[in-house]
Amino acid sequence: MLIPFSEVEKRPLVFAAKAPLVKAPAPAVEYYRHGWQSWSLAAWTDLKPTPLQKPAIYRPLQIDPQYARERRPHGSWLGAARFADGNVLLLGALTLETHVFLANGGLRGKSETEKADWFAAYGKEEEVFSMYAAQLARRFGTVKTNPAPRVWCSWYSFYTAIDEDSLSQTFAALGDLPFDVLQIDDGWQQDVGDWRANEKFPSDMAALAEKIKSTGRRAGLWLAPLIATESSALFHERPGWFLRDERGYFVSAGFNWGQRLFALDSSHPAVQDWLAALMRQVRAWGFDYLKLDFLYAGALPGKRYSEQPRESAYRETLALLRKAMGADAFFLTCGTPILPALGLCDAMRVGPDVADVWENRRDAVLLSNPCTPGTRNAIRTSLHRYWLRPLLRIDPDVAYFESQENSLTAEQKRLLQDLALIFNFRATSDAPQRLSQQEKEELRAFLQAAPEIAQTGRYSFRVGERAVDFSSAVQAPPPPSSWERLQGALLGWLGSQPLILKIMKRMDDRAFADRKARLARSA
Ligand code: 9PG
Repeated sequence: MLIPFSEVEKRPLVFAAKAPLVKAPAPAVEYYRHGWQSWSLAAWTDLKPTPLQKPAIYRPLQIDPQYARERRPHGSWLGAARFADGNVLLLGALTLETHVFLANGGLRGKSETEKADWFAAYGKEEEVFSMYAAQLARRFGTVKTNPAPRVWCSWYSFYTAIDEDSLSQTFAALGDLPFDVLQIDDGWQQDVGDWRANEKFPSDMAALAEKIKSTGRRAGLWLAPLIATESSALFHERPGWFLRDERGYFVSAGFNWGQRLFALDSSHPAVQDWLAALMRQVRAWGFDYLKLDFLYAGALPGKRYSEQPRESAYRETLALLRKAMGADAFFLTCGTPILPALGLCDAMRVGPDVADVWENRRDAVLLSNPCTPGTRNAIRTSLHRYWLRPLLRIDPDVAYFESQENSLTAEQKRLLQDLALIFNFRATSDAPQRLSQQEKEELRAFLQAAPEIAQTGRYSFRVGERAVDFSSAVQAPPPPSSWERLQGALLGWLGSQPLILKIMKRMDDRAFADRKARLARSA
């Protein structure tokens, strides 16, 4: 279906089509790519062919694997082109399993299923995006956007090296800092798939939740309920519950924790019962803030028990998880495909992980990978999803206050803190034992702040009395030279070898343990 520019020039259009082409008024100068899930890149970029993101083994976990080899500018559900005069043409889907490309002199929409519903508009950037958000709100529903609870999360200071004692010490050291939730992240479970406390938590999970609640705060827990590692008992005992392709092979959900990951087929009735029981179990332990992660696994391409389209199946799974955990739980989605989760969760991570470094050159330049942990990646993608803010609470990940064990400059840390204020989602992982008195006071002030926020440009804001400019974070890394491309090809290949990744995992684990030992000594 061809839509001449004159049809959208004056007023926005809502229509149904399988593969619409909305003609552009002029050649585009910039394209807005919208990545599939929390960690996938969202950014305005130039129109050069997209370099293939490496290592290939990570693609199912970082981007929509269906479009991993697509070189044209493209993105999930929506796309937008900016022209020399500054105006923007946006084509955005109002139904799932849809994709937009810059092609054939316009924006080309594509639906994986039958006809899809679309929204197209032309005009000022803020206006077309906010009209699209309003359409999405009508289709998928909205949730409250009142301030999110203030969260301390264990991930970015302990990583998987958490245990009962070190967490207890940390909780005590947090004192009266005004956090509403203390959230235990990855590292408490037997295995990914086996959601029982491991030997580092001898008093079990209910005791841990009780310990948190006794400080007057809500207890939060991380789980990745839709994946399992190859080593998990779940994968061994229930191979029939896992998603397979047309040829009967297990669908890859990527690689992490030194292992291959597999996706549960959550359209299977037995899996659904298991998921609901898991949510009830976690609530029974006493946790009522749930960070459910690696959720993309619920929407990977594959042959499902129900034969439903993949994103619709995932949306039903989220509804089931939400129902089982109860309406009074706070539900944060992470690693989640964006559109299918709207209306079903209280908050959504909208960018990749922050890190105590600004940018990893290996990942950014050599591997053309903007999804790996790094503060610049996190700011870039989160900021490009700011337009989602009327729909639900958006989580740009944690801010840092510590200077020990952290190589971010004061300005870079400040940008992350300001990002949190703009998004109205305040969280940190800093170990209070490592904070100086002054850093502690800065953290306290941050948790209590309620500055007025005004957007003054695409990447600039007024935060209270201060002008904040995020431009340094949003530019794309420089394209690789031919020598760097060669290095990247080699690294990409090495980085897809399970054995090498297992060795790297060992090294990471050792670094996490050392870090924890230093913390114990400094306390
Ligand atoms: C726990 C972490 C934290 C974090 C989540 C998620 O390989 N990857 O690209 C990759 C991306 C993110 C990620 C892990 C791996 O982190 O975002 O907050 O909960 O899991 O394991």
